[in-house]
Amino acid sequence: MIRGPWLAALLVATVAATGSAQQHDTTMPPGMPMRSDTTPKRTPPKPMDMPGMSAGAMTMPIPMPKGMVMMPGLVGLAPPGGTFLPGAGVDPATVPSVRPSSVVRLKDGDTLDLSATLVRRTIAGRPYVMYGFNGEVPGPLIRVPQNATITVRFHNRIDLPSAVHWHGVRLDNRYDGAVGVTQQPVAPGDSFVYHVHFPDAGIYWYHPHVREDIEQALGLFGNMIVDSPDSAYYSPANREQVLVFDDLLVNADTLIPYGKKGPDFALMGRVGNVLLVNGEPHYALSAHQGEVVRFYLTNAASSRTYNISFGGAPMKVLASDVSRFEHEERVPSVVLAPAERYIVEARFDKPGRYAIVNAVQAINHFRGEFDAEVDTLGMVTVDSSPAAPDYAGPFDALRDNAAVTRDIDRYRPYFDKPPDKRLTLTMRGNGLPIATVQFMNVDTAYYAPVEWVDGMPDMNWLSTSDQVKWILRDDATGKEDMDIDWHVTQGSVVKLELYNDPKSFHPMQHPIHLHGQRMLVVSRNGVRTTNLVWKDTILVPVGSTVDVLIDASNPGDWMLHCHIAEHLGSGMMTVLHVDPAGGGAR
Ligand SMILES: [Cu+2]
Repeated sequence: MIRGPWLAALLVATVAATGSAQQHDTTMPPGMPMRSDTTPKRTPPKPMDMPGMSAGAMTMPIPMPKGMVMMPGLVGLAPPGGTFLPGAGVDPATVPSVRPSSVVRLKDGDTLDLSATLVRRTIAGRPYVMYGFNGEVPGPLIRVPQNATITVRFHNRIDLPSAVHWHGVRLDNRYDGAVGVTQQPVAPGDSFVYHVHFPDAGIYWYHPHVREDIEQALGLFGNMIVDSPDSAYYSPANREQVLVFDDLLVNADTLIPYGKKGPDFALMGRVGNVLLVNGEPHYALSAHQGEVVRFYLTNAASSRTYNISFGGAPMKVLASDVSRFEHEERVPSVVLAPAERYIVEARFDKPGRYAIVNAVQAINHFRGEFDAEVDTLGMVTVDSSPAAPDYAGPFDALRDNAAVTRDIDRYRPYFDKPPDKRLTLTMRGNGLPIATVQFMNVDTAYYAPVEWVDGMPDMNWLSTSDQVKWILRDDATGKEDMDIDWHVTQGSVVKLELYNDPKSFHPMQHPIHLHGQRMLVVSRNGVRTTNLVWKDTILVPVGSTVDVLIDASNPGDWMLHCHIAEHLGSGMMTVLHVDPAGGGAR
């Protein structure tokens, strides 16, 4: 049920909010600029073949939604703190051209050299110096058997300090790659050796844990697939595809620079206007009629939440971050917040073309309107030769994964325990432009459970991590973020309640990620989850309360943070200390 009703509610709730939002349009206080009629006439922006955005590089420093120009009070401003783009002083022609992701199959005891390097990518016909692992974007797909331990020798050959975090993997704490918590940053030119143990089957990913808003956004991400020894672990498929979603923000042919001192776009995170699958704008797959394709989906975007479907092809969801679901489920689409993974299967039963789309509700903060927005991310072309073998039967059957249910049964006695910790998700601004503050004070008269697109890129761009403090606040003590000193004992089952305050200065959804452990969403807004799955990243929509059980099995100091890169970079993190059972020193 996790994919069905509550996620459908995210879309329905936005539609339901439209009425009051439109009323809000007419109740704007005097003096608040309405973009469409108080701004001077300008040259119409040059239309771009980019989702929901138009860009006039000559008139605006960043792309704005179609028909909007910058708020007059913000024109001429730039985010304080300086700008950064990689490869300063390097001739792009001397940087190796990016290569597509390779598959690296490793077994227990194997070693991999993984280097973060400069790569040259071409976007809209213009070369950019960006980043890649081993010259690839996405980085190499590391495929290992469950319970393997591998050695990864990481070499930092980029122009920023870096490190590698093994997202979702319940490994030894000292190899978690959490800069500032488990290790020092790896300086340019230096190396670090990780020993990565994979106890759980599924799809995982790796990325730096320092300045994610730059390094991850510019290409430093890759997947791991951990294979169960059980050959029937998933229902059968004719082929497998790994899809990593991310986006890039460009204005005409210019990459918008990044904040040098800290992240810009600190309010909403950087929402790109070029949607990429596996680092490319045009994903294409060919298949035979009737084929079942298993897709391993990862959202590597800094801020964007996706709602993915496959051109009407029937789809079922098998698994998410750290396990399979208790029950396979038929779904019309799958929602992925940043860092979430889902494993789905789709069956293409007729010849033709199936568009892979991201279908969302866009919010226009100035007009107080919601619009349907559908972007095509790629295409599946199905020919008329029949699939062999034909898996129509197994695809139509929805399996129960009894092993998952049996594993979770041990935790059911804790589902109704009172929360051990209640965290409120909120924010504070300090030193933001006056026009932004004035607007925000009225804008929160309405909100969307999920902001699927950036309807206010000017205000967002001009907000930095110096001016915006994103907050996890411990309700019991009032302590915030890294001041929360949260200790639990290894082996305990901990209940965490997350509440996303809709009355904050800028309410927004937060994908909350816990390192090194696994979690269950036991209820949302008091409604019990009926089809459970182990997660490491949990989407908390605006105004909602999510009750989470943490299986605190893995000792060490583990980051708990929002996975929107700019929210993390604006302080939205704490540490869960899982103290070894018996109290012994580690
Ligand atoms: Cu956040």
